[in-house]
Amino acid sequence: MTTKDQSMTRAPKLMTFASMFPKIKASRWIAALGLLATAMPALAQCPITFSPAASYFTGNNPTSVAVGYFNNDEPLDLAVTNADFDNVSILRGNANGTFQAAVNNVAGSQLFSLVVGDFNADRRPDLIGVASNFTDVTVALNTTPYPLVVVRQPSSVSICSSGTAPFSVAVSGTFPVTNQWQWQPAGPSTAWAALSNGINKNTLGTPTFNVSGATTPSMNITSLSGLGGNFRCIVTNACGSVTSNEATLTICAADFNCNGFVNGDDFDSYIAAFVSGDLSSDFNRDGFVNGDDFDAFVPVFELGC
Ligand SMILES: [Ca+2]
Ligand SMILES: [Ca+2]
Ligand SMILES: [Ca+2]
Ligand SMILES: [Ca+2]
Repeated sequence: MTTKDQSMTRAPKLMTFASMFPKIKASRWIAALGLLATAMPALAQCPITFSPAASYFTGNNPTSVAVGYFNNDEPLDLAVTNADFDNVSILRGNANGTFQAAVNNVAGSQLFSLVVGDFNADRRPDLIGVASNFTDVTVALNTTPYPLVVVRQPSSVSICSSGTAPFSVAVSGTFPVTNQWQWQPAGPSTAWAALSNGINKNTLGTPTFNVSGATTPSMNITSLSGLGGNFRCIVTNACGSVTSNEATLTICAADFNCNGFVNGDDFDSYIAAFVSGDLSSDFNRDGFVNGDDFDAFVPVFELGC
């Protein structure tokens, strides 16, 4: 091998501050670095403290602990192997660093360690437990349902007196779910009442709404009293219930011909019905048509919607 070949295979030379400035003695480099360290402010030395320890019972001989979002909500939860009980305790985390009482959830013989991971790619953390007999592992897939979230709120609606108003709600989360629409009768009471399919009466026994879909995501409602109201839906799954926002039904009685707006045609239509004695002109809803209905209609028409 020639001298040239040897130089090509030689290891690259390590560059240091001393090699870059060979005329400066090592002792002066050390002194310079010392000055640099002196110039940097020292970090405060905070004391290491913990709150008083809290204990949670899991079972005899807990052998390992793992953390994960086991119930799909934000606080971290604990999984603890109970070697003597041949199971895993799950302790749901609270938002303040405490944990709920242990629930024994996963069976496994003589488990002594745990691994957490989403092994079936469904975004829920699963568990693998290792048994102390060194012959097998226990795989437990997380089947915890997802809590419900309202992703589409019901919208307020304005309809004419004979119109039908649709209300709907949509949720995300684990199905199956149940739906229950509620209404808030007008008046001093603010209590919410469940709606049922068919005719719903107010607290005085007066037929108020005709409803279909009272226990489905979409409800249709017709006013029988000429009055509107407030509505909301309670949706429930295995995790619990969510309540939608309130939506308001407004009745536009001045839109007598029910075409979506108010103009002179509505007045003409009312007069025609009134003159013919049609019960649709029974504006005060007392069961018959007379001058009182006309007197009731005129200010409502003038007010518009
Ligand atoms: Ca949790
Ligand atoms: Ca999973
Ligand atoms: Ca109209
Ligand atoms: Ca009347």
